[in-house]
Amino acid sequence: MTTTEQHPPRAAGRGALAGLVSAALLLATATVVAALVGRGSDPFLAVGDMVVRLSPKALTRFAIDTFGSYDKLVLFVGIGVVLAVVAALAGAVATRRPAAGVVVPVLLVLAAAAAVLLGPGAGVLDLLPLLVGTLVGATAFVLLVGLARRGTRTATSTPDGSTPDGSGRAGSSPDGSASEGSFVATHGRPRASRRLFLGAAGGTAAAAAAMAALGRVVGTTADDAAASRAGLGLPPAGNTVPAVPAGAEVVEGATFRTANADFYRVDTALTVPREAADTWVVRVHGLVDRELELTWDRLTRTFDVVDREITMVCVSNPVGGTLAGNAVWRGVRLADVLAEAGVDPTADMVLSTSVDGWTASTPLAALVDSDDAMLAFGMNGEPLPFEHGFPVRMVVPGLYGYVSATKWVTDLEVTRFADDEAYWTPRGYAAEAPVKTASRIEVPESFAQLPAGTVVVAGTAWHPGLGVDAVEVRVDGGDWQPAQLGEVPGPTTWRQWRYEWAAEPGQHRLEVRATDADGEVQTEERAEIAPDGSTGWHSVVVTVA
Ligand SMILES: Nc1nc2c(c(=O)[nH]1)N[C@H]1C(S)=C(S)[C@@H](COP(=O)(O)O)O[C@H]1N2
Ligand SMILES: [Mo]
Repeated sequence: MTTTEQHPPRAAGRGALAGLVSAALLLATATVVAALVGRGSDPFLAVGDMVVRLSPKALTRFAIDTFGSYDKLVLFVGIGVVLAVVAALAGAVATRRPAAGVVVPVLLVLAAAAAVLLGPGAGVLDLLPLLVGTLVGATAFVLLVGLARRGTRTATSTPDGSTPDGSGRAGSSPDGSASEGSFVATHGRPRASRRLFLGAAGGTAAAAAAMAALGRVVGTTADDAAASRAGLGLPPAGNTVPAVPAGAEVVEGATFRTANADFYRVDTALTVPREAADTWVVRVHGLVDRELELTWDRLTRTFDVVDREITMVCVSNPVGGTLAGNAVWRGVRLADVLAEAGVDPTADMVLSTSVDGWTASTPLAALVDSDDAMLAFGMNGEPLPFEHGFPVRMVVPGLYGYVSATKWVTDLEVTRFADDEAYWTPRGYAAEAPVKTASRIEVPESFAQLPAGTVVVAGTAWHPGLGVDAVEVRVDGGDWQPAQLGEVPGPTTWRQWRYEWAAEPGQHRLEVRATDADGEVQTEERAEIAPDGSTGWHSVVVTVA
């Protein structure tokens, strides 16, 4: 029998490992149960959702501006890092003071429970994943911390009175607190106890990995939505949107229609809702004569199905930015749906809600007076991709997405701006937000080095309510020169433009501005994105040699 000096840091290190693998097991177990109970009950996702909802608007803005479409990934990695640090610290502390070690984890579990319960449409059953996960994770934690403490303490102080090598000495300290600070010598078999601890920790890690894998399998098998989307025939449209006009594409390398896979994505959903079309219902209610419950069949068979080519723009698009896309949408007119419901004359807004509880406020007039505003279910000839709102979303030309383009829409409430507000309204955005005229230079890129001679300057402009009637370019603050305009199928899309510039050596600044179909010239005045969209002329600086 040897007596070895062991130092607290070693116990703390084992405790930290115990905390990490137990937390992993907790989360993985919860994911498996959540795959069975329902996606909204995954505590990790629920906490993520809560963080998004509680974040000050400046932080959300910063996240979208800085990380773009990676904002959600960054959020999850961030939460993961925080959890890992807390779990490791909890484990390390617990090797000395078990009661103190579990304080923060217990608080976190309670916070997660609150986050789950406060999620959209949550019920008590949704606590099951967290509950089961916590039981499993806590059991692993208690056992592992026990083992971690053993290898570094005097034998008589082991919590359960036995030694890892099974020689069964009597313990004096059931909760370990009496022997705090007595990290002096271990009992006889430090190697064996270390091996036992590492084996147990490794086993726990393996169990967590197995659970995570199981969660994936269960999640995919339970994915009726993918089967639903794959098996869904799109009903034919009563009209045909003309092919992209031959003269529409005048910018090298830019397609007039955006492929679904390239279409920008902006939403607050941490996991993309995946629901089957055959169980989908859109409820129409509020200030109406008749409430409607629109199932997939009712939606696609009661109303005229139409195709519309519409450019959608995000309010978060900075001057010169790329948060805009153009697609052929298939669906039914919202005007028809609202006529069927019969709208009260005192109403002035439709509050649309998604399956995950996000809302948009759309002026009623933009829907009932429009031949283009739609409840869409097709995008460029396919059912909507899950990321873009499967099975049903709204699309309204001329209004920014956050006030009109509700994805995964389940509820349309006819109401008044005075009575209701949507998700972004209390977060510093305008309740009503028509798309502002914008134009951008796509070629040449900023800071390009170009040879002297003819240089093609080209890009895209939009006012997807009225359409664009003119685009002008100027060089170094000189006179505005008209650009050549690409053709458009109608007023609801963006428009490409191009200008041939006789470039002379030196550094030059190119600017662009557009004019809408009402003759209104795009303003030079710079405006921030909040509250209702950026303005200002886009410019690039190039060097001609
Ligand atoms: N359910 C839901 N729908 C939503 C959003 C959202 O956060 N949740 N974001 C809106 C915003 S801000 C925009 S710009 C458009 C973007 O649609 P896309 O992701 O299909 O391009 O969706 C709108 N619909
Ligand atoms: Mo947006």
